[in-house]
Amino acid sequence: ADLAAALRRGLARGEFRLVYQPIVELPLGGMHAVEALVRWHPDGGAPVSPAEFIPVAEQTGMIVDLGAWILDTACADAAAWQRRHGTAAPRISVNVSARQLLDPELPGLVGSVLRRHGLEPGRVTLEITETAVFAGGPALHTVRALRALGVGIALDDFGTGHSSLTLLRTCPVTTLKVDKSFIDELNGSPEQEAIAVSLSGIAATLGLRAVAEGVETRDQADRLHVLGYRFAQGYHFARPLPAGDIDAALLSAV
Ligand code: G
Ligand code: G
Ligand code: MN
Ligand code: NA
Repeated sequence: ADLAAALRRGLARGEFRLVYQPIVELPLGGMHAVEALVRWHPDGGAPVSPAEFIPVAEQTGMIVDLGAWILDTACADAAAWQRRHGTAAPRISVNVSARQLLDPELPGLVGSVLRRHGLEPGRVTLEITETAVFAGGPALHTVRALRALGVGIALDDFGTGHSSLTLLRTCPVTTLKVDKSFIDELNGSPEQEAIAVSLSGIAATLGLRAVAEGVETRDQADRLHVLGYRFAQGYHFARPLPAGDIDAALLSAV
């Protein structure tokens, strides 16, 4: 309950920040998109990990207000990059939690944020988890309304849920983010490689993008390219960075 109150206070006081992790195109590593990741720096305290506060924000429903702030801030930054860098600007990917998908006002909110910042829907992808969406449930209804706006829909941590393949029949997905656990042991494990190839194959067959998550080494990146992956994300390419550092990277790329 203490943490919940501190989160609310933190949002009012501007204690949250977004950092952006590049999603790169293989093999050259150009910045295709960035994923927005929230950080909390409580006044006078040590930073708190989202792994700790996002679940609390979900349980208390506070994620609805925090999520609206995240979406607005990420779209404002994306619009600014586009003004400054034109077509070289990265697309933006924003995490949306299970609780947010149960809010019937989410599609309306997304539409108004896009209009406010003059951002084309095709520049924005919302990342959802498999477990957040059950066939036929209200979250699926929301995802369909979001997709109808023209934004992309990415399945985060793909392959770790209980209904990965079933969901692809009913949910209007545009991107599969292949979970780090399938990427970790690529080198030296034929089984692991077979799974990684199958997952990118499913994406290709269905006309979806596949993004390999949690790439930490050069060997993994090289191997993923050979296995047919076009997009990847991870510490090997870049850590999550403040918006200004993304700007600087775009400037030095041209
Ligand atoms: O960035 P980091 O690896 O510390 O994130 C830990 C967890 O918090 C991940 O599961 C990530 O998806 C989640 N997370 C980070 N930023 C956001 C956000 O902006 N919104 C939501 N809903 N989850 C986030
Ligand atoms: O749940 P989601 O996939 O959105 O979580 C993304 C989280 O993964 C972010 O918090 C980010 O900090 C973390 N992350 C990104 N790249 C790497 C990586 O190469 N290794 C590890 N261990 N974590 C990563
Ligand atoms: Mn994500
Ligand atoms: Na992810």
